[in-house]
Amino acid sequence: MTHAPYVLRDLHAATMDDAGAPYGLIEDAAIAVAEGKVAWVGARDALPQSYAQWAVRSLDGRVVTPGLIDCHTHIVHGGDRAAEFEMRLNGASYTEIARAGGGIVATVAATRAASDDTLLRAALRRVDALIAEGVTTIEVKSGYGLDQDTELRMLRVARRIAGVRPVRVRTSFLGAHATPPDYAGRDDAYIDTVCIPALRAGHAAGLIDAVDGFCESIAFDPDQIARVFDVAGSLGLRVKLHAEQLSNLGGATLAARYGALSADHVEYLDAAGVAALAAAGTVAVLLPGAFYTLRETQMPPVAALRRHAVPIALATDINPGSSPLNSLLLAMNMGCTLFRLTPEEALRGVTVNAARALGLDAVGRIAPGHHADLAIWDISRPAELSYRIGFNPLHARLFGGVA
Ligand code: DI6
Ligand code: FE
Repeated sequence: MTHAPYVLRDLHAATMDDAGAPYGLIEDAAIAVAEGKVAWVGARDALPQSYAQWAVRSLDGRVVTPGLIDCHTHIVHGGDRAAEFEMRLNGASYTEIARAGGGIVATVAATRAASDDTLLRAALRRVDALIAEGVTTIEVKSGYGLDQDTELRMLRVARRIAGVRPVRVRTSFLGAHATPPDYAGRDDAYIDTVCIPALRAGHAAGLIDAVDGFCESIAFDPDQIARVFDVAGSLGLRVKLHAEQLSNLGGATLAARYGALSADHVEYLDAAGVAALAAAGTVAVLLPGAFYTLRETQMPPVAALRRHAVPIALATDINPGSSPLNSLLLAMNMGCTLFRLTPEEALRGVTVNAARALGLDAVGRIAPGHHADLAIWDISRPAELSYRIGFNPLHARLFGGVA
């Protein structure tokens, strides 16, 4: 696709607009693109005369959606955890695996030992797989450094991704992911003398778009997360939180109190937490890859989230331990099959609601003024995107209007 203005026609546009038809679907539509943005979208026979002289490209009746958004990834990390996966399936307990140096600690050691280029090369293979599925925006967390130097290196590597691939990157500081071995038993000291100074340094370097944390019995309690969020607020940074993944410590309610962009996982979210998210306008990000990998049985309260109109997003949670899931299309299928989302909720969850979970308002829909980040699919209806398992129907991907 050239940079000159053009009109796409002979297509069905799933605009994800809230009003009107499911998916905001416009049958037999046209989309005018200029300077990387959507100039107009609507029924082909309503195309304004002012676009009549623009170059035209027919999409032969294909379905066009907004470029997909993966709003929760740990895509930058060193090494892998295939060995512990094998140990587990050969009957080893989590304790035996931890004693053998497995778990987050293993990834922290591998990440600290890896060069920036090694981290970038490994991340790009995972990014390319998402791009091949029509993903145009990804969120990338730190959280496997757990010392200032490595946390900032992870964020720099994340930023470099956007310099070498046609993709938008948003970074989240996740220093409050786990307590590193050198601070074993000293969680508060780690939060106060490593995590928070690293947050300040990362912000000063312009490396952080949002601040995240892991509120869980195996990670940090609400008071420790609150100390990190207080500093985030003082720096003008929005927050998000891994909350209620394995138990209920009231993480979602804490996140809502800070006006969080999102609360993520939320399998153990209770009625009070749902109400708090609804009141704060916080997005519930469901992560079926971790639910599936850990063989979790507690379902996130989807019906309650719907009743309270809490926006629901979906993401891969790509990470080497609990969610080595590198397909957003498969995450959509899992969201429907495991969590009973409708196909429209699943597509909304990786477009407009995922954008909201990242605090972005010019992606996630096909609308005038939005980036022309578009995915063109060889499908006859949007539901096919979450229906098929392990099949990628992408025909073409436009990033800022360019193929
Ligand atoms: N929740 C998780 O499931 C992962 N991190 C988090 O906050 C676990 C990450 C890992 O196992 O490496
Ligand atoms: Fe995560």
